[in-house]
Amino acid sequence: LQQKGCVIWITGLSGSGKSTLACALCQALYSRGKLTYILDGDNVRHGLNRDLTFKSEDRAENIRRIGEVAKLFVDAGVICIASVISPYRRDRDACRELLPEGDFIEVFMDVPIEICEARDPKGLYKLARAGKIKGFTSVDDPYEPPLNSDMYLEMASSVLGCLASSVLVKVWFKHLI
Ligand code: GGZ
Repeated sequence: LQQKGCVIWITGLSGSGKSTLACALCQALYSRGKLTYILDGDNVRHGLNRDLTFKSEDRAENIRRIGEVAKLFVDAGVICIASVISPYRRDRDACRELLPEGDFIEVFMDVPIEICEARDPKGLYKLARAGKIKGFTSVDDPYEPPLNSDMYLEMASSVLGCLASSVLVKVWFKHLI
């Protein structure tokens, strides 16, 4: 198997569809014979990063470790898909710096909080609004959107006005322009 590895880093809010996109991408690549591995924030936090909380220092450490593990996958020739909120620009940029130019592809799932909150697949926004989860991203904790991502996906609520159903309104890929 001859394959060059890279990192596809998907950032966005909880409920924005990062894990869904990661799975779809993984399947599409697998069916083309590509070796891929998904590092999903929620999963990694149950094992490798189970000692970390959601304080900013711990989120930074979460991202640092995921970036380092992703780099190991790239060394092994694997396409590593990281789906993590990664709310701080500095932490994402530090992961990009670990790799040669072009090997870190940042994908921004730009889905407004209203849509993520209407979807609320795990009921976490509800808990955050009720004050039962403190420091929830974009409720009472920051999210710094990428200023210059490699790929951009914008989602808006559908014209029917049903916020939970959203439509993809814009996609662009920097390197094609
Ligand atoms: C944000 C939280 C929080 C808080 C629990 N803030 O949508 P999910 O549920 O399945 O994925 C989210 C996951 C976020 O983990 P990450 O490792 O991606 O976050 S970060 O990059 O910021 O370190 C969410 C759940 O954990 N979750 N508490 N306070 N998301």
